[in-house]
Amino acid sequence: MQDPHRTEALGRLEDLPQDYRDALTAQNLVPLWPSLRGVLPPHIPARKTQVTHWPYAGLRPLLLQAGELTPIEKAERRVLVLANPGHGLEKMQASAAMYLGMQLLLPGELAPAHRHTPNAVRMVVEGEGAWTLVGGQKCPMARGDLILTPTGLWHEHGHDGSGPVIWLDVLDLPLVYYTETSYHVNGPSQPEQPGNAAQAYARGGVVPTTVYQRSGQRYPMLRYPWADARAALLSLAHSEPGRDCVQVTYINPETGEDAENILGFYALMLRPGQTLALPARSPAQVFHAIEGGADVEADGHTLTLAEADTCAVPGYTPVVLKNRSATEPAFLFMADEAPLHRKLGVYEVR
Ligand code: GTQ
Repeated sequence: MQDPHRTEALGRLEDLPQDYRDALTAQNLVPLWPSLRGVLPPHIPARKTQVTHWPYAGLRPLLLQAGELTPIEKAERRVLVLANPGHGLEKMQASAAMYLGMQLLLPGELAPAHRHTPNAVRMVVEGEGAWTLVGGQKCPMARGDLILTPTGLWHEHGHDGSGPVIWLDVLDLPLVYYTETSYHVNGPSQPEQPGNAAQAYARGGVVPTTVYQRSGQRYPMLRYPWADARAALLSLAHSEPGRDCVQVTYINPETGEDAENILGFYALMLRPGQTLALPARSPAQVFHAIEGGADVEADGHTLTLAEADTCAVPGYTPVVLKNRSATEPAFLFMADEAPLHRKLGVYEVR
């Protein structure tokens, strides 16, 4: 029997007399019921994020052209933003919480020091000789390296090599901007601290003992070399031949928590010829091919993620990844909104 307290079709705005609507507007009031189903849709959220593919072969020449058109002094950060059309390109969002940009630094250039409230990471795509100085730590940038520039830490990028260097920036800028907490401060170049503190954390299974003395740093490890993450994936695949999801999470080695507060970062290996089905989970995700390529199936789309390509997939969407090579493993970098969803208590696997 029909529940007398419920009807699916709620009253519309047009059902209300115009003078009543005008009286509401004049007092900054809005009736909920015409919009209730919009803000609380049945069973699954409305998502603006669309499956979007940014092939590297298409964006690379345009980024190099930006290097000719715009000197670094006029750009500060020479970045082409990977914008999701579902949000509107001008919003510069890859998803609700994620921003993606491809940044170019030419030999001898300096992207000067600043700090800001959004958290960032860099995934190095191409080139040698560049470095990021973050919190006084000089982090050399090599292909596949993940370098953190978390909230509040001074950072600048320089380049002592000979060819162009390109990296993928992943920031939680859309979320921080939405919460009206996004700002930056420019500053002088920070003094470089001697030594390489991160090296102390870069060996699997052991970390500096913190019982007597912690590093005192919220972010003790800022550079995650690709060689180490890659070796971890290969040994995981080798030691667990039956394991489907050969994936590692970039963590803070002192706490075991996600490397940053809002976005999660992972490296995934597809075995030669492997097809991997990932369940629908609430966070939107980003895939970037570090080595090799994969077919990505999501939301009725199949796209071919070639090496150095990047794509975004909305949340609550199952994803199938297929290694395009039958003989070589494929290695993907992934970013998602899982730490944010867990903190908010809305994280779901369906
Ligand atoms: O390199 O500091 O893509 O501040 C956007 C904002 C990169 C950076 C971006 C930034 C940076």
